[in-house]
Amino acid sequence: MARRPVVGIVMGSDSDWPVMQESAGILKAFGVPHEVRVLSAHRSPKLVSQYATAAVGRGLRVIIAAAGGAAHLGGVVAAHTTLPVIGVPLEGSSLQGLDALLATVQMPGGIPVASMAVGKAGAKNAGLFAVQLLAQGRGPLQRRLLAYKRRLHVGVRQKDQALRRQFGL
Ligand code: RP5
Repeated sequence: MARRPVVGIVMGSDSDWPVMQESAGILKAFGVPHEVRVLSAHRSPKLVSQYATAAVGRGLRVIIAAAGGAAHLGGVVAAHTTLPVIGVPLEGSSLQGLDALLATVQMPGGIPVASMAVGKAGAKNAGLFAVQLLAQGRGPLQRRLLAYKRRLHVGVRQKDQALRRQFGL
């Protein structure tokens, strides 16, 4: 039987999925059960409010909310839940995501949204941040995070050595 999702990835449109696959990929790699939904703060506001209001009762522990343009999804989700909400601003308008970044990050006091970087890096980090929120203390997730960081370290060392070898630096 599939394990109950503990992270919800919501995005304003199916056109956001190519970027938001980065969040899902991280959660999959860490073995974190998650679900993915298309919900729009502007086009389907009632669905957003219903989803966010029911989230705690359904067993979710973190929500990742991604949107482009006038990106109010993270804020509206956060308005309806006590769960931590991670916002991912996306490119996709003529302002290349600056609009989404400002809309996501400039939340009024009382309704926090943890805003990530614009685009794929932000989507990837949203997945990692969700894992970090779930991995408090010791346990398998904490060990996987340490191993992930070790791989980053090894990767940089290898690139450093390869570059210096190639160019005799
Ligand atoms: C936002 O508008 C979505 O999150 C998406 O980034 C953008 C464009 O949506 P579509 O017109 O592609 O559905 O709400």
